Formats: sequence, C-alpha cells, structure tokens
Amino acid sequence: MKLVKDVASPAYKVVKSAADLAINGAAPMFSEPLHVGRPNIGSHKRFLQRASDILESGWLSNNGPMAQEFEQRIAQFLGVKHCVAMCNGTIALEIATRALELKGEVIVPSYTFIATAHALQWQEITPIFADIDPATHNVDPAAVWRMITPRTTGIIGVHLWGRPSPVKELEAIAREHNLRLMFDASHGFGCSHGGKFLGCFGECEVFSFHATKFFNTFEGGAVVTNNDELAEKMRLMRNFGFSGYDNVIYPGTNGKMTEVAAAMGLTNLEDLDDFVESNRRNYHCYRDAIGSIPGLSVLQYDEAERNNFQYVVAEVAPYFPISRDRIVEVLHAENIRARKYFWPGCHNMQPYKSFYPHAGMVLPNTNVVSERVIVLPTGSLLETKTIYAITSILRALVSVGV
Ligand code: T4K
Repeated sequence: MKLVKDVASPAYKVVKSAADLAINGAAPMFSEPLHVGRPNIGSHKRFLQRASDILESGWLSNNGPMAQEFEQRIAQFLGVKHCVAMCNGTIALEIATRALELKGEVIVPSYTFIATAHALQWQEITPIFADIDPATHNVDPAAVWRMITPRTTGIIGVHLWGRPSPVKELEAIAREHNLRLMFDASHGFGCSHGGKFLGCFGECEVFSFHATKFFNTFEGGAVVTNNDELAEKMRLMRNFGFSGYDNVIYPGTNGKMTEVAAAMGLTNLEDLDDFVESNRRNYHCYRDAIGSIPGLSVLQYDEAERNNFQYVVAEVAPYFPISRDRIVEVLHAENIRARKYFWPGCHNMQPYKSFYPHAGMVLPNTNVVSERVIVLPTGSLLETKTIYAITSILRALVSVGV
C-alpha cells in the first residue's frame, strides 16, 4: 500500500517563518492528504482467499458461515457469551436500544459522534445530554445523576477515544434508579477496563467496525452481551423478525452483516496485534514530540490496560498563541487533515439545537473540550518521520505568527 510521500526531497520542509507555511502560499508539507481514520487493512492474500471462497460458495449474506465464524471469534476474543454482528454501528445501536425497550428519555453525553444521539431520536426516544469530565472526556456520573427525570429509562455511556466510561459509577446510578445501562463502545474494540475487554460491561455494548475504525469490516458493527434472551431478541430484530421460513414473530429491520464484511473482519482480527503496535508507536511518538510544546498536550491512555491507541487527541490550552481552529486551518493547508472531533457537540447540531437551544448552559465542559481538541492522523500506514514533520509544524506555530 502507498505510503504518504514528501513533496520534493526525502527531507520535509523546515518551517522557519510564517512564509514557509502553505497557508501563506508555500508548498504544502505533504503532496497527498494525510487523513485521520485511514483504514488498517490486514493480509490482502488471506482476505482475497476468503473473498474467493465466498464467491465459490454462492452464499453472500443472511447469517452465512463467515458471519457465524466472525461472531464466534469476536465473542471468544472479548470474553462475552454473544456477539450479534450487524451492518454498521448505528443500526447496532438502534437494535440494542430497541431490544432493551428504552423509551421516553435516555441520558447520553453530548460529546460523542452524532450517531449515538440519532440512534435514539430515530426511534422517537429523547436523548438527554449530560456533561463530561474535562479530564477524561467521558460522561460525568454526577451530571448523569442530575439529568434523571421520571421519564428516564436508560443510560448510554460512550467509551470515548477507547478510554472507558466510568463504568462502576454508571452501574450504581442505573441500579439505584432502576435504569437500563448500555455502552457505545464504537471506539473501544481491543481496549480493556480493570483487565476486562470493553464489551463486557452494562447489559450490552455496541461496536462500530466502520472503515475508519481501528478494526474494520468495511462497514459493520456488533452488539455483544452475556444475556441469552437479549441476544436472541437482537438476532430476530436484525433479520426482519424471521424465525425460520415464512414465520415472523417479531418486528424487525435489516441489520445483517454481509459475508464479505465478515471476511474482512476475520482477516483483520488475525492482524490486530500489528495494528495496535503501529498505533502505539505513533501515539508515543506524538506524545513525546507534542509534550515539549508549551500549550499543547496529548490525552493519555492508561498503559496498565489494553488500548488500541486509535485516536491521537491533542488539546490546545487557552494560552497557546494560535486558536484551535486556526491550527486546523494551517494543518489542512499542509495536507494534514486533522479533525475537530466531536465539535460542536451533539447539542449544537440539528435537530437537538432547535429542541434544546439552551442545553449549552448545563454542558460547560462539553463546550470547552470540544473547542480545544484536535485529532491527528495515525494508523499503520503512517511513518515516524511523517509524525515528526507534522509535529514540527505545531512546534513552529509557537513562535511563528499566522
Ligand atoms: N458511535 C460512535 C461513538 C461513533 O464514533 C460512531 C462512528 C458511531 C457510533 C456509528 O458507527 P457507524 O454507523 O459509522 O459504524 C467517521 C466515521 O464515518 C464514523 O464511523 C465514526 N464514528 C466517526 C468518528 O468518524 P466522519 O464524518 O469523520 O467520516 P469521514 O468520511 O470524514 O472519514 C474520516 C476520515 O477517514 C477522512 O479523513 C477520510 C478517511 N477515510 C475514510 C474512509 C471511509 C479513509 O481514508 N478511507 C475510507 O475508506 O465519520
């Protein structure tokens, strides 16, 4: 696969003054865009062999042998009883919330990808946004507690950036208020909490296996659970409610994972350790380089746990000489497509912005954090020298005006 090449010579340009920046007309640092979310792709040979087997078999979807093997391998890997594979993480969220019979109001963080909120709204369940802890970027249990009303039926914790939600505290709140608890673990495949993989907590957990995720099945997702009845219900729901031929016993939708997606998943699962290793190397490289730039920091992972290091999350302090948005403009001009995930928070997007125009008043930390985060490119295709080139621009911005 093609690695990102430098513009003209083996050495990247050195930014000594504002005139050296692409935003001011100089040549960009990279000739091709450097994306956040470049897919990790395992052995082409093994994937193509599996794809060929699928074509030979004539079985392309509807819970075929690859999807079944994928479910078994994922459940075994995570140490859960059931994996119900789906066509994407959003449908997996919708099916999980419906299977749990959530209704009325469900508490979620606003600082997450919009799909967490939309999966509820799509079913006419009202997402109620709780604020986050600015240190962890995860939902603050005290804020969750404050948002509970007589209409609340559940809580969805999000393991943002693959860092665990406050699982114990949310479990205690759910128990005390008789609420259902599930997790959006879309970022958390291969990450652990207290030595157990994310996927083992709450009544069920949802993964996204989208192309941009650390572990992908092109498009895909899954709900994992230890609850036999819930798993059975979700299997029915993802296949229109069919129980055998001509017999529908449940309302359902089409949430099935295709065979080719499962083949990609099985292949990538075999290469997971390599993906983690390159992400870990990239993360450490960024952390060490950015750690010495005053006003910038990189969000830490608990290295006593297992991490996928999927997201390199830099935070810009208020005293950094250039605003977060301007830094992102500078980086984009250099062909570094850094992202402002998850700005501006779900509560500032439609339809929630119209529903709750004053939500920001109870979400101060969400507002602050979403204004200072920059997510930087990583993944198995990124070379160390590319990271040094990226961070050299960030370092130059301390002294070079733009
Ligand atoms: N819950 C949470 C917490 C989530 O983060 C997500 C998804 C979900 C639920 C829902 O799961 P899914 O239904 O998606 O399975 C991307 C992803 O599309 C989305 O899956 C992900 N979260 C979110 C955090 O990131 P965008 O709007 O940033 O996508 P896009 O098209 O800008 O792609 C991101 C970057 O990746 C680009 O710079 C280009 C690069 N890219 C993308 C694709 C698709 C590639 O290099 N190759 C590719 O094939 O949402």
